[in-house]
Amino acid sequence: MPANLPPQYFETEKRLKTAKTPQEKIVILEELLSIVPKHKGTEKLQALLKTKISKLKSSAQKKASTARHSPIHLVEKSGAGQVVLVGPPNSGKSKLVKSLTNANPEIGDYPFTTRLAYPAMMKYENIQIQLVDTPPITLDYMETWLPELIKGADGVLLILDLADPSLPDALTAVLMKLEEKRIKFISENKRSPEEEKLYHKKALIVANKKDLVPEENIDTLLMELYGEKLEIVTVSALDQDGLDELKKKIFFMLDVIRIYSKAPGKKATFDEPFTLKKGSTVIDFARAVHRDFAQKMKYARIWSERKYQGQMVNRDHVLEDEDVIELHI
Ligand SMILES: Nc1nc2c(ncn2[C@@H]2O[C@H](COP(=O)(O)OP(=O)(O)OP(=O)(O)O)[C@@H](O)[C@H]2O)c(=O)[nH]1
Ligand SMILES: [Mg+2]
Repeated sequence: MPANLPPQYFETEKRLKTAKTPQEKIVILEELLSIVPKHKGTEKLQALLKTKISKLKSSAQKKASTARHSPIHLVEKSGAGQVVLVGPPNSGKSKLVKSLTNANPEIGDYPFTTRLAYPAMMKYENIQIQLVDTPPITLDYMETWLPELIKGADGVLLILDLADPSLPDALTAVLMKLEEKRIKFISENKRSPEEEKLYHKKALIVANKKDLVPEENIDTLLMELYGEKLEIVTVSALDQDGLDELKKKIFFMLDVIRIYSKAPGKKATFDEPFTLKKGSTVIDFARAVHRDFAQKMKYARIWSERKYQGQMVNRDHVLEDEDVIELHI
């Protein structure tokens, strides 16, 4: 019995040759299957198409499931900035992520609990900041993908355990391993010319487990730590102590400003700010709102807590955190 395939079948079949991914092929094969007239003469062809589809689907699934077990190299950025938590084993990185977000990373009282990058969102006032928990770093051990993740991040938290007797060595090990990969932590965006080959990453030291050490010992401990080079925040992830201060410092480390958009004749909305790099201007804001606005914008009006009550400003006006902007196009 002849198959009597319609011309549409052959048109679609041609597209199969140019399909690049298994997913594209599956879509085209399923389209072909729906075009094939359903009668005795096409039974073989239908079976052939179905086999091809199921083979492609099962190999795609196999790839996806092995991908889940391999290390996640890069974490897609989300929110106002990406902050990576690094540190020696057992210092409380995962506990801190759990205390600062709604996420539930694995926490263990033994080293090397965390094996993969684990992103979670932290709410700070009216914005979200992405935190990424990572496996520990020691003299003998660092995941190969971790330096790449750090290089791409907007900031780093170096989590240390105040109660660890070998704390200075643990800290030195982390800094050495990262310097081998040309990463150097700094407190501000400064770089000297002779260090140009290094990746300078803004970082904060988070001295954790303050609940375990007597208050009077903390100062001397902190002096031993790197104090003159990086800012230190003392916290207890367990008791949720010092976390508000830490959140504020994380926000300032990102160097972003929040800008509220206001439509003419309407009230501003304060729950969903645009976040822009510090130093951004009115025209940068217009571009962030809509890519056409940068060209169409005639002028803007500005409101702020202390300085402005609706004054007209031009496109080069530098914005500050929590300014309200009304764009006129
Ligand atoms: N007392 C006290 N214990 C803490 C604190 N933060 C974390 N811990 C404990 O320290 C242990 C290690 O915590 P984790 O969060 O798993 O440490 P980690 O740095 O993620 O460890 P790795 O994933 O192995 O690198 C757990 O038993 C936590 O409960 C804290 O502030 N105080
Ligand atoms: Mg962990």
